[in-house]
Amino acid sequence: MRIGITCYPTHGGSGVVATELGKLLAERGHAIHFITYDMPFRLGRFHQNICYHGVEANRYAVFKYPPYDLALASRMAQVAKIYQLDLLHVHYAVPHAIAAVLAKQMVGDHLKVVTTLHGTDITVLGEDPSLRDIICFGIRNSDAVTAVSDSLVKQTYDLFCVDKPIERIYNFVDTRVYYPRDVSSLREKYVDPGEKLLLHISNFRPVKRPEDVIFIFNRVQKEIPCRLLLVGEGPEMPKIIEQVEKLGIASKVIFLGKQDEVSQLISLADLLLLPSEKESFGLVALEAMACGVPVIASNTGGLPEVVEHGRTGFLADVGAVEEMAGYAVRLLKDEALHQSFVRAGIERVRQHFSGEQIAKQYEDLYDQVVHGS
Ligand code: GMT
Repeated sequence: MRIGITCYPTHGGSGVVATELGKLLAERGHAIHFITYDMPFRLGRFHQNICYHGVEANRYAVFKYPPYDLALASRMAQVAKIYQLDLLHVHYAVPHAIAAVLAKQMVGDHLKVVTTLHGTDITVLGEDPSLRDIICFGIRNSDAVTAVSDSLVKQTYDLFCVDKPIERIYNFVDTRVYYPRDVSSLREKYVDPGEKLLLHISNFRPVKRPEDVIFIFNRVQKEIPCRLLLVGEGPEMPKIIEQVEKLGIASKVIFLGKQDEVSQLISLADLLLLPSEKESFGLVALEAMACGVPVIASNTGGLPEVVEHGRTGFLADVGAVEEMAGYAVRLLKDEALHQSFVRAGIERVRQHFSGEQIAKQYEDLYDQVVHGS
C-alpha cells in the first residue's frame, strides 16, 4: 500500500511509535511517506520505500500564528495526489486528524484516514474546551480510529460521545534493537561494583511525576548502595535538580539529558521507575521489559496492560511513593526474584508486543479501510 504517516517528529512516544511503525511497514514492502515539519528523529539512515516530505508554515507578517495546520493539510493533499496514497495514518489527534480529514476533502473520498490516539491528545487536550469539539470532529470523520490501550479506548468513549468503533492496537518494540545487551564495560562508568542502578526516562513534564522518582530513589539509597540515571529533559528539571541538591544525593544522581538512542542505556539498569500521573500505555516500560529491566510504575491508564504486577514489575497507586520504594528494595535485594522478573518481562514482550504482531494488526486494519475486506 501507499501510506502517508504524520506524527510529531520529536522525542515523544507517539512519534517513536509512528516512525518505528513506518520503518517496519516499509520493510514489509509498503511505500511510506512521512509528512511532518521535521525529519522524525528515529528515522536515521536511508530506508528503501521511505520518503520524507517537509511541511513549512507561512510566516507572513499578517499572521499572529503561522497557519501550520492548514499547511499540513495542504501538504498531505499534495503528497496524496502526487504519490496516489491509499491512506493517511495520523498519530495524535490534534492537529493531525483534523488536517487529514481536510486533506481527504481536498483529494476525494478514496483517500482514507486512520487516526491513532496516543494519550494526552485525549486525556489532557480532550478536556480543553478550545479543542474538545474539534478532536471529536477528527475522530468522527476518520475512517478508522485506534488507541494504544484498552484504558485509552475507554477514556475516549467516556469523554466523547463517539459511536464509532475504536480498535485497541498496542505499542510495540523492535526486539532487534531492544534486547538485553552485555553492557558491563559501560556500566563500570556509572556505578561502582556492588551498586545497583535505577533508571527514569521521560520528558520531565508534571504528568510524569519526576519528583516521585527522586523521593523513591532517596528511600532506596538509604537501604541499598545504588545510583539513579535520569534520561530526558523537560519543564520539571530545575525543580528536580534543586530537590536532588537539597537531599544531599547529587553524587548519586546522573543526569544524561536527551538521548536519541536509549536501548543500550536501558540495558545498564536494574530497575525502571515510572510513577506517572497518567500514562495511556508507557512505551518506555515496554522498552525496559524488552531489555530485561523490571518496572516499578503507577497503577494508572494503560500501565497495568503492559506491566504485570508481581511478575514483570510492581504497580502501586499514583503517588504511593513509600510502597514503590518498598517494592524497589524488595526486588533489588532478592536476586532470584529479580531474575524471574527479567525473564518474564522479555517473554511478555515477545508474546504480546512484538513489531511483527502489531504491524500485522495495522495492515489488517488498512486492508479493511481501503478494500473493505
Ligand atoms: O506525554 C508523553 O509521554 C508523550 C506522549 C506522546 O504522544 O508522544 O506519549 C503518549 O504516547 C505514547 C505512545 O503511544 C504512550 O506510550 C504514552 O503512554 C503516552 N503518554 C501519556 O499518556 C502521558
